[in-house]
Amino acid sequence: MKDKQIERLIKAEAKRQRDGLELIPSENYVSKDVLEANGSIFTNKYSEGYPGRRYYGGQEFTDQLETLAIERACKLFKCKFANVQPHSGAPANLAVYAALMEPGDTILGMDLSHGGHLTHGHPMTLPSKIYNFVRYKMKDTKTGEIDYVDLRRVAQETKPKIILAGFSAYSRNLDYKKFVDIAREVGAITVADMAHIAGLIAAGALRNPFDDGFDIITSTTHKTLRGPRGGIILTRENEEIAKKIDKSVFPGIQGGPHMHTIAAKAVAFGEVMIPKFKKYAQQILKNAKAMEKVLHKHKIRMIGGGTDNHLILADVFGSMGISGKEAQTVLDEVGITLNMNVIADDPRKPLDPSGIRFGTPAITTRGFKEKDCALVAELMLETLRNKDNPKKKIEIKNKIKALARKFPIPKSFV
Ligand code: DSN
Repeated sequence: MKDKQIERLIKAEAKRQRDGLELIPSENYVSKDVLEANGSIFTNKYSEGYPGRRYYGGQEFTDQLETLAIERACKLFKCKFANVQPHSGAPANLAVYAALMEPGDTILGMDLSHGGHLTHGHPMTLPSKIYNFVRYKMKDTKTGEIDYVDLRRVAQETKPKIILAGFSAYSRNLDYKKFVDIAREVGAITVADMAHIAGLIAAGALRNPFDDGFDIITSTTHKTLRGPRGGIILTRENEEIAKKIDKSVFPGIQGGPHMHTIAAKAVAFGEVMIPKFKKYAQQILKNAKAMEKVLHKHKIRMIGGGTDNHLILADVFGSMGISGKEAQTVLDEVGITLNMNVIADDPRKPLDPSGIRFGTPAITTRGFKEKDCALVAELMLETLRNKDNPKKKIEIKNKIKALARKFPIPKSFV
């Protein structure tokens, strides 16, 4: 690379990714093929519109590419329609809201401190200024079960246009059927934001909301799907809804699609279809369970009592008297990357919350199995217990480095 300043930063980041343990549950390592497609000359092309209906010429190959990506997405998620153009998860969600609601309309989603995402109506986001977000919560943080009785009550009272299932910090399975039943009672459309677990759903490791009658799924493509940074919107079968969504993505909120990203999405979808990916998805779940077991053993409070998916949300302030922010910083020092996170009805502030959120997608890509993940969990807790002991922390840092070297990022991924 001629630009040495940028080259230096890329190399430094590559080293950081190699030498540390990535536990942020929304991150992963993409394959060389995904990277190659993402860095391809499709980045040079403008393709406003959709296959066969573009505004500019020269679309012979972009049309084939986008059609392939759409076909693969539909096959993976068992649906009739896919829009592969959203630049990421936030615009995908905004496009769905704009397609199906008028300003001022009501949307029912998960409470943000109970696991919902910023784009599900955080007061600082644009959608929250346009639409009226109302909330449901967990019934009990010990089990993580959603309060479906209250969800029905709020739905009947507020008559939302959309009922939104999905999360970015929730570790249990949702009862999609109950969402669909309630939505049908009140005439709402069901949308599942599956950004975190899309890869697990596509691989059959977790239940597909479409199997229970959900209308729409939105997702990012870079988490458990192990693709490039990007978004998708899937519609189970309703063509009218799919058309509205297409219009809402373009020209509604986006301009030209990023064809290089769409190329990389298509590659990632192809990789998910390979049987090896099924094993990968199952291993993510087993690895998260192995970490859960260690936390149980050490009596660390987990929101929802444990995990059914790839992530764990632990109340480190309640269990160890260490804030999420301090835990994140101390763990960073020894080479474990995860993120601080609010917990349900957190008594602390979002920028210094009670919890940490971590998960297994990235380390599972590196080949970690249950016993390795149990060791990582033990090292995490040992680090936190020794947060004021620099000598011990250096010792742990060396152990982490040795562990990371034992599991190099696979050759097809670097
Ligand atoms: N930042 C992503 C996450 O970590 O869940 C979602 O926006």
